[in-house]
Amino acid sequence: DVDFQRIKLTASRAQTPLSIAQCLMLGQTLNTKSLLKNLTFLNRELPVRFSKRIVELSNLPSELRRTEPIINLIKNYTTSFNELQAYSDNSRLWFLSPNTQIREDLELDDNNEAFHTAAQKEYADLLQKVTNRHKQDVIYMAHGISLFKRYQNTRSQPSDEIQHFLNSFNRGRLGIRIMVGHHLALQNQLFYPSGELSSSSYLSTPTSAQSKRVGIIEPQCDIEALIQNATHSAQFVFFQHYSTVFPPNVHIVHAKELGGKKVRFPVVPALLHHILFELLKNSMRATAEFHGLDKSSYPDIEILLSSNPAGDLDIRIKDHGGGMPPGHIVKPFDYLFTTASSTVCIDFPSIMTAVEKKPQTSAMGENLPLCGFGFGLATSKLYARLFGGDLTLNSIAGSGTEATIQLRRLEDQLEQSED
Ligand code: W6P
Repeated sequence: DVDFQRIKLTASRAQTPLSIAQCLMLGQTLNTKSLLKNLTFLNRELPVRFSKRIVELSNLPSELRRTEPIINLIKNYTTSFNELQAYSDNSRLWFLSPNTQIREDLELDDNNEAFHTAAQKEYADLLQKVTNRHKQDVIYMAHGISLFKRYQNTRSQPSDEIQHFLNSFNRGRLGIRIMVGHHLALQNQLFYPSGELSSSSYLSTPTSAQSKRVGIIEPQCDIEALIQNATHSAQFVFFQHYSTVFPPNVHIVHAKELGGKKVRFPVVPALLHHILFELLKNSMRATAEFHGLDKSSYPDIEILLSSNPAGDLDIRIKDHGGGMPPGHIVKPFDYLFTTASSTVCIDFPSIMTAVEKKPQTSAMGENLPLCGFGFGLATSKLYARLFGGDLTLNSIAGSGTEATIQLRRLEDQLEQSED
């Protein structure tokens, strides 16, 4: 139909990759005009990105596409696309020239500043509404895939095609979340510079010092503090799950080249926190199960921070949890890796109980149960790779597992749109 033609046409336009360095520059001169520049960028970019997600969903095999959760996803993405497109159409009349540049004659004097501020507030409200609408995406997706698997009557992993779709869809969705979250956080900082709203703001992570944060980016994030924070979250979940067992401790070591100084690195704390939390949870669980739940203490999980001459940062997380058998080493990054009967079970509960449980909101603003989709490691790898980094696992069966998170230096943190 006509609507879908418009979506397909919009989806054929190229998307513009995000650069962390650019996101940071935007925040350095934060004012109504720079925010308007970002609004203009999003106003053109978001319809493109939403339409691409709709096309991806529409290309799924029909047995999956026709499941109720996927139908809901398509409906929600279409609603969001239409709303964003409508704002975009209107905004041309307000402050944009026909080619969506900020009008040359636009001067933010006292007369029209209030007007533009109102238009910006309206856009922020729209972005917030869209954000809320898509909080359940991951749950819908997991539910749809599980119905599809049941329909196929197979215990096997989803096909390569589905894995590829999930990577592409989730990567695209994450890119949207980052740019929308950054804009809302910047807008928040502009209107509430003292930060009274920042603790509840979108994509905020429970880190201590919010001092120099630019939108959702921490230009000089205290990596060790973030690790401590993720450690406490993982230990909390561990303790909740096993109730009588004390979780393993985490010991952080700095490589020589870091010179004993505090490690500060530009990151999106919410993303890195999610990755660390996921890995630590797995390591703690593996350690306790390997050594026995009756033990009063466990070998530490060791974290090594190191850097290379180019300025990239490596975070290695090594556990003594017995490792994974070689046959399993490629699977952890598959979606729905968790199998309830498996002895090498990466996450805690099974997917269906996870869907039925009341979800808890994560730092990424998603209504996720604490774990259990079997999406955790796949999602973590995606997060690590989004800005050019990576996440790899090395396991020695009978001994332990080492996870390596590689983070690229600031200049190389560019959004990756392919595997
Ligand atoms: C394990 C399995 C695993 C997955 C991810 C991270 C750490 C670990 N340790 O035994």
